[in-house]
Amino acid sequence: MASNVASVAISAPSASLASLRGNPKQRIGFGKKHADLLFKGKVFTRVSMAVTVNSSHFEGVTMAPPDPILGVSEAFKADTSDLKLNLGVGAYRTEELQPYVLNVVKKVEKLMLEGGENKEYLPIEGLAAFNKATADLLLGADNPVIKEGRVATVQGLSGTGSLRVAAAFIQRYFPDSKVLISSPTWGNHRNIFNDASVPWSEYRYYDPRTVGLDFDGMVTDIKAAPDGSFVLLHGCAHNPTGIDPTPEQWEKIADVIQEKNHIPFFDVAYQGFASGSLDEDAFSVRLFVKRGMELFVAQSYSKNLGLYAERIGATNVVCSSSEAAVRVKSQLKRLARPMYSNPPVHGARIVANVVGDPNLFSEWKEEMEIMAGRIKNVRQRLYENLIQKDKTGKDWSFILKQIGMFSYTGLNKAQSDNMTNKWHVYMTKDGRISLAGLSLAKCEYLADAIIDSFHNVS
Ligand code: PLA
Repeated sequence: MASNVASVAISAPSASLASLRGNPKQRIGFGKKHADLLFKGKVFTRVSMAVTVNSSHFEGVTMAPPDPILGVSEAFKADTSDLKLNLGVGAYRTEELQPYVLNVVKKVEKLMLEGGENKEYLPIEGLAAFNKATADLLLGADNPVIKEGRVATVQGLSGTGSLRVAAAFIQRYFPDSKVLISSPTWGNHRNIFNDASVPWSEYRYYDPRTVGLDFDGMVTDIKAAPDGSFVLLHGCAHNPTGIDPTPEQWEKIADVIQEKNHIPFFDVAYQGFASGSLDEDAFSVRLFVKRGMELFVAQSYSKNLGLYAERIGATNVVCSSSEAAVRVKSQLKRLARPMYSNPPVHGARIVANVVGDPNLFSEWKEEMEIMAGRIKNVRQRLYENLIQKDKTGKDWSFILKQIGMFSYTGLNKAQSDNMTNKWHVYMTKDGRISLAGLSLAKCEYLADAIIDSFHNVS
């Protein structure tokens, strides 16, 4: 704790000085004793004192609220019930509800350890082999923009860090532009743009009446935004709704964005994890690239390769010329250097080695399909349990239409609170559940909790 020290010189009877020591607000430090004075039979001690006032420099720092997503995991840990279920954060669990390290990751880590790789700093832009692999995975290795050197790729601190660097770039080079984000979106998007001082506004996305996409609202809002705005799009498996545009709708979204000279900014946090196929999940990004648009993409390997804590991802900027890409990359590096200097190496080597070896690469794809398949199975089972148990005839089919690791249940805050307080089901307050944290065995229990919360809590 910091202290304010005031030096004072006082004269007081020795006896009364002792009583000052007990004052909880003021700790009195006794300085040098200067002299003893004798006055009317009493001994007076002249001292100079350092008075330490017990106040903090941080009095003005208010308590931050718990994070709406990661805070759920903290609350889950504190619950002692055997029934508890963590469907908050999007983290893949096995059928036994245990964290999962992919076999292909374990294999490659063993090889890396045997190879005795060093711990030298990476360059600011990251590991070259990773940057190549990540752009190839995103766009397809034979994509003309790669061949023509039109993609500026910089390794980032997973999806979040990559979004943050791109946001800093927007703030620096497009200070008058705003970013359009979907309503709703992943909660951290707002924080990222706020902290980077990038203004944002929302475009309509979710229609609560249909529990589907408000396509007309989306297009209208994108059209209404000032020309040259950035439009943040979820490449696949929209978080939190699990609702993606159809290929035809993507075409129309691209039409409007091109018409308005907007700049698409894709957040690709679930490539391969939504459908089980890396190529299928990159459809939207590749469509926009094929139309010759310049765009941003933030990538993450947290989910598809299970590298959550390794913090591995990338910022990619597709430019209209190789010369622009070189300049953009130089500025991305310039932004990264004072933020975190250079990125961590371990996850980058894992990705580069897995993608660089045909056998390991196919093994990864198989495991990704298994993970995506397990999520699809619990989605199906949850739906079946809901329609079997809910006698009201409510249509729960929206659960099957959603894609990716989440289901947006339509439960409101009070109903979500009931899920947690009564049923020990931990989820975000917007009604999102992570199906990646659910097992087949727990689907029936979850269906009971959802039916009770939906029908008995308003
Ligand atoms: N973008 C979207 C759309 C995300 O959902 C997430 C993670 C990220 C980026 C960033 O992930 P990364 O930094 O680990 O790569 N969303 C999680 C976790 C899975 C979180 O909130 O941090 C979620 O539960 O929504």
